[in-house]
Amino acid sequence: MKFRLLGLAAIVTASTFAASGAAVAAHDTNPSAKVASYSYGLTAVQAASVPGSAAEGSTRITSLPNGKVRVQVEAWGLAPGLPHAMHLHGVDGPAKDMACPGPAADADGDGYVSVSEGAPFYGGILASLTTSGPTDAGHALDLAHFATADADGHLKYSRTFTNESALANADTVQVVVHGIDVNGSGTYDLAGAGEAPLVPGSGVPFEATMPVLCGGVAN
Ligand SMILES: [Cu+2]
Repeated sequence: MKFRLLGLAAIVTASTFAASGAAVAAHDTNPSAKVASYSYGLTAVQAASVPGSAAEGSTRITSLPNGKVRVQVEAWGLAPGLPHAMHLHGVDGPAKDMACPGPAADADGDGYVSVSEGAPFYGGILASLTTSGPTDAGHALDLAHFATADADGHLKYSRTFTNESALANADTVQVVVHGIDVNGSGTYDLAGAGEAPLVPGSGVPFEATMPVLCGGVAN
């Protein structure tokens, strides 16, 4: 496993160098540009007893030779008709193998794994997987710019974007999909599970921030 990870890191490093060289030369003259691609299954974060938490999916992260990153996500079983915040989570810097939280991550015992309870496993937000506009962490809950699940709870996302942190850490990130309609009201509301514990006083429903799916190099 360790050797495999080192190999992936080497591929990403080579790809990053190729991209830098192309930028300096103003055009890509490398006839064998490297592409590093990683695909993972997405598995449920919450306990099965949490209503609406039984989702599944897959993701693919590709570092492109032009210095961009493509992220593809497909998921089933999500809260239908609602936007789902999605991020690349990890630790920016030297490659660190993080992980996905499971039901046992519910440290305060309130029955839900919150964003902050998941953070020790999947790290902070390196990129917001928005459908358009900025991809920085500042847009982590910009629900108007996240993909919406269809009436059957199916979501398909693909975007190619420029994000240095995402590119540099493409081999170690976790993809996390958020948003569970706990009370089945058809919207994210405070009646479902109260306010998001991460941002007290904000009025942001906990439902909108709950991690529902996670997948990445560590699992
Ligand atoms: Cu997230």
